[in-house]
Amino acid sequence: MSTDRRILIITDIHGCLDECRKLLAALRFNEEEDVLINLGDTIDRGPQIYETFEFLRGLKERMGDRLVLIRGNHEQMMLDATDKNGPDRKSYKDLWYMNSGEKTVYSFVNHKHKIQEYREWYESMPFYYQNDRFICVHASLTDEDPRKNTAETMIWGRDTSYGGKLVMTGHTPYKSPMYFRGDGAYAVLETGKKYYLEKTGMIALDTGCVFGYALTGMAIEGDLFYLESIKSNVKK
Ligand SMILES: [Mn+2]
Repeated sequence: MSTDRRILIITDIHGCLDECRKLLAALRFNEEEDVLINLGDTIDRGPQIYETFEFLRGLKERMGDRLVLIRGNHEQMMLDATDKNGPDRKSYKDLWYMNSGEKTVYSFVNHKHKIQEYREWYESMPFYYQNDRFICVHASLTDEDPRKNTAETMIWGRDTSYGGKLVMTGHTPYKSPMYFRGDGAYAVLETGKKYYLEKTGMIALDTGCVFGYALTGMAIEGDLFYLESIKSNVKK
């Protein structure tokens, strides 16, 4: 993957496809040139879960390796709950349904599909992505070597004391996108402003679209990045 490409990062779509399309337009997404990384939680809670799946699946077919779809805790809950050979399926299903899994089931059924048909597609989502400058993960890291983190940390973690190689995360909604340096210091990141990419710490991009706030994404161009936010259509 050549590093002169623009890299766009989005997260926690949760079926909010309208906002996702608007965000990609605001970030001037070019599917023929850019790299797009989604930090997970595409399903559950929101209004257009099946449509989001179709949209991302289409993009994946056209973009190949330039689209990176990272696994979130919601994809993991779905995979555990629908794994015919998995252990303790009843409690996994309870956990998923407690976290809005039913909404995903019905969204697929309403389009005459079952999410089980696409388990492999979701199963192929990795827990992390990294290049020479940064790491991407759904929730958090404790060690800057992604392989030394548990799956639990990567998809459920909420710790902001990580100070290793720069990581982009979603999962925990904040009122604004945030930068956490790892030593307790943090900064609120403003949209539309250009920032230099730090070498360490954590950038948190989830701004709670599905809870009625906003969908935020990041565009990295060389050593600089900027953010755009789209107001949510979901009622609080
Ligand atoms: Mn999550």
